[in-house]
Amino acid sequence: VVLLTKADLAEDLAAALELIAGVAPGVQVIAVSAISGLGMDQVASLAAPDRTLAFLGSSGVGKSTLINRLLGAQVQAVAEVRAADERGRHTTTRRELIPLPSGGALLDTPGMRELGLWDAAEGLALAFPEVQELAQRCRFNDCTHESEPGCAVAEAITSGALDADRAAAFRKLARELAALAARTDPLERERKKSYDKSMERALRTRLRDKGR
Ligand SMILES: Nc1nc2c(ncn2[C@@H]2O[C@H](COP(=O)(O)OP(=O)(O)OP(=O)(O)O)[C@@H](O)[C@H]2O)c(=O)[nH]1
Ligand SMILES: [Mg+2]
Ligand SMILES: [Zn+2]
Repeated sequence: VVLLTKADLAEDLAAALELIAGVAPGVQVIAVSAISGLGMDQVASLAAPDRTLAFLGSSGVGKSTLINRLLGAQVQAVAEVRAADERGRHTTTRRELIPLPSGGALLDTPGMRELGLWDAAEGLALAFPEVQELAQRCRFNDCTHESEPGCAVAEAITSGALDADRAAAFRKLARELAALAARTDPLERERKKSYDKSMERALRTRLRDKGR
């Protein structure tokens, strides 16, 4: 779920919602304001006895304020963003699990500086169903849609059937996932090692043949 916080400050809320919906189709987007109360019911309705709602986002976006409002009490410390650059002050410094009186729990987290991917292959397919659909028609079933011939994704971009920004976002995430897999998956690491070795061998053979 994407929460657009501080909706009371938005000059054009409808445009902001439309922008997010465009880049995250199929994802629930809720505009909230801890000040006016807009969207608070919707956020509250996400809570359930068997659920933990984790709030993730940059420092100063209003995670702790939102949690206080959901609890109806000043449980979490909050602080003004810096006047100079409107950045947060990293007020929350550790993760904190807060039980809800109605059951379930809220997880407040420190503002993050950077967001990485983890085990998101399934999520990638869910977030980009149109790319997934096209990919089934690529010539190679392990097509990375970067520069392979017979790539249905590349063709769809050329014909205008697929939004180029969406395709670029997909590729970026896919590359990040592949790099992560190479770093963490022992099988993938082994595969890369043996690939590197065979390339080395091929290169050596070629150099030797040239020398003759
Ligand atoms: N206008 C407006 N300001 C808000 C809203 N929610 C939070 N703020 C303000 O934003 C500032 C930062 O809020 P915090 O709740 O401390 O932000 P945070 O995301 O918890 O920040 P970190 O703990 O540093 O990660 C405070 O001055 C809040 O009063 C809102 O809905 N509208
Ligand atoms: Mg906080
Ligand atoms: Zn392809």
